[in-house]
Amino acid sequence: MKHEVSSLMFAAEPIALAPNIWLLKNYANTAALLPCVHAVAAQAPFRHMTVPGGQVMKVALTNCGDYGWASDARGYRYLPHDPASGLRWPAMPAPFFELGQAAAAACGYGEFSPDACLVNCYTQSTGMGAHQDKNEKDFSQPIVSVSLGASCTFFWGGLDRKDKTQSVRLDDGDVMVWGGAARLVYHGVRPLPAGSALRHNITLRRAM
Ligand code: MD6
Ligand code: FE
Repeated sequence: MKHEVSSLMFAAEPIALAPNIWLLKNYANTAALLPCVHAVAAQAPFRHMTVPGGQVMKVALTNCGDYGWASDARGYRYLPHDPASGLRWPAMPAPFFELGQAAAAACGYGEFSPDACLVNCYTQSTGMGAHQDKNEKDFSQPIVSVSLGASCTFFWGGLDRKDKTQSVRLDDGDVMVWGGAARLVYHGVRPLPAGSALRHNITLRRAM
């Protein structure tokens, strides 16, 4: 039986998947978070951004918070406004901020104050290729990642793209906290199976 700690989360002991990669299994109450995802998307709709190489990303994304991650032909960066509308990104919903802080604290990061939240949306057969998250200013700050909806296989390797990878299944409500040296390892999401339902992922970061 799941033990509710607040309206946002359930009790979970962090599991060390690797040094500085923590999994809080079944931690987030996604029923409480999903309306926030929809509210963000109503203001800043999901869109497919173009990567510097010219390809269009299969994952649709949006952002909330003071800064949002964006990509175009010129590169990746954090922007205070939505390039599609010119408006500020929607404010970060309080439940996102609170969950991010609580998850980080549960894994030993007591001072986390996220100012950016990237929201990804995966449909069937969509994954995310191996990448590093390195557009943030301070790599000593962790990243908190929350999975909502369909399950996926998440993989990570090392600091070199060619390093051997490991993988873990992420289910609805699973939260990962990445810190320390793990902050810069390559990672990605295997394509969801054909016929899969939607998966959302929110990552909370300190961008600036
Ligand atoms: C995803 N997550 O789970 C993609 N990045 O859909 C990420 O790219 C990610 O989960 C940095 C740290 C944690 C993550
Ligand atoms: Fe990432």
